Amino acid sequence: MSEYDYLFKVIVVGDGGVGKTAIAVRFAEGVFRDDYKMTIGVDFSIKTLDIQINGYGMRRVKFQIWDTGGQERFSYTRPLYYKGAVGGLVVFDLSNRRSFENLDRWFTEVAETCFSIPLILVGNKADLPDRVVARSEAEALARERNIPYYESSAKSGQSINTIFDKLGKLIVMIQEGLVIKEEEEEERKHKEYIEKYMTLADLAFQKINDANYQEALKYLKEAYKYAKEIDYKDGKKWIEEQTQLILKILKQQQAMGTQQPEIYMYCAYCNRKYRVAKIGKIRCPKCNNYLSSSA
Ligand SMILES: Nc1nc2c(ncn2[C@@H]2O[C@H](COP(=O)(O)OP(=O)(O)OP(=O)(O)O)[C@@H](O)[C@H]2O)c(=O)[nH]1
Ligand SMILES: [Mg+2]
Repeated sequence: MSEYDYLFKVIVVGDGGVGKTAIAVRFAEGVFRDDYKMTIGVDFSIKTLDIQINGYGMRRVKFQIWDTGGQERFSYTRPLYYKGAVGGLVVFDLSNRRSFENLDRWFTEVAETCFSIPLILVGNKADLPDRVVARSEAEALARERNIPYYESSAKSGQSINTIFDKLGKLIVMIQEGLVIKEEEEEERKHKEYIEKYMTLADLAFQKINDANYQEALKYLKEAYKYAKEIDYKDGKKWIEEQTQLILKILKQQQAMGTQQPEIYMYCAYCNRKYRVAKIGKIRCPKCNNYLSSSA
């Protein structure tokens, strides 16, 4: 049996001095060194990690970390080291504004060689008191690029293992097609919830037609849960309209102590009639078209 399930080449990029080597060494050897020894070309670290892939079991991942020199003078040769990488860390120094402002350059440099590999944005040196980049700024950038963001300290060890665990997860999920499976699962859930919504909305409407408003409210509330879960805006709007309408009817009924006159509206598409409180802009629960006041 192999000693690991995967061997992943990952790159660590970012301005000179942000702590790329310190992060790689902390992860691989569990130590931190204060002195700065600029990386010339590339340094290597190796470390194996057992990673739990949510719902899919454990994978033993061997990371081969290509920790590149961030200094400007290596910019011509650096992309040569990116070839074949399946993931990476883009690192800046929380106490160095310029290293944050330069991030776009790093994303571009990586993208030119590696097509769309999973990356993680890392704000390092979180242990220092004089940070000049706010968490919210970095989070906004990560959101824009749709990647995770972590704040780390190679000195204290903060988040170092978590970052590689996350990176490994992302790469495994891509390699095993689990990302696609998750998307399919989303799609399936969407379909299922739309169907549930439709059934409940229809039941609610039947109750409204029967003037059984309390029951109708119950179904509307249930239907709303599904519409909300998948952010089905039209569905939510329809339920809100119907609920308002029912509450109005109930209020009027209470005030008058009598039954409402029977007012109907019609859906020309579904050929159905619905009882309403008053003529207005009301949508059909079946096809979402506006109802008309005459058959
Ligand atoms: N306080 C603190 N210092 C750190 C941290 N990480 C790195 N350093 C220090 O920052 C300096 C630069 O760290 P390196 O890891 O060598 O930086 P690098 O990004 O590899 O730099 P290049 O190889 O030139 O691209 C060193 O003196 C480290 O000790 C950290 O998390 N906290
Ligand atoms: Mg280095």
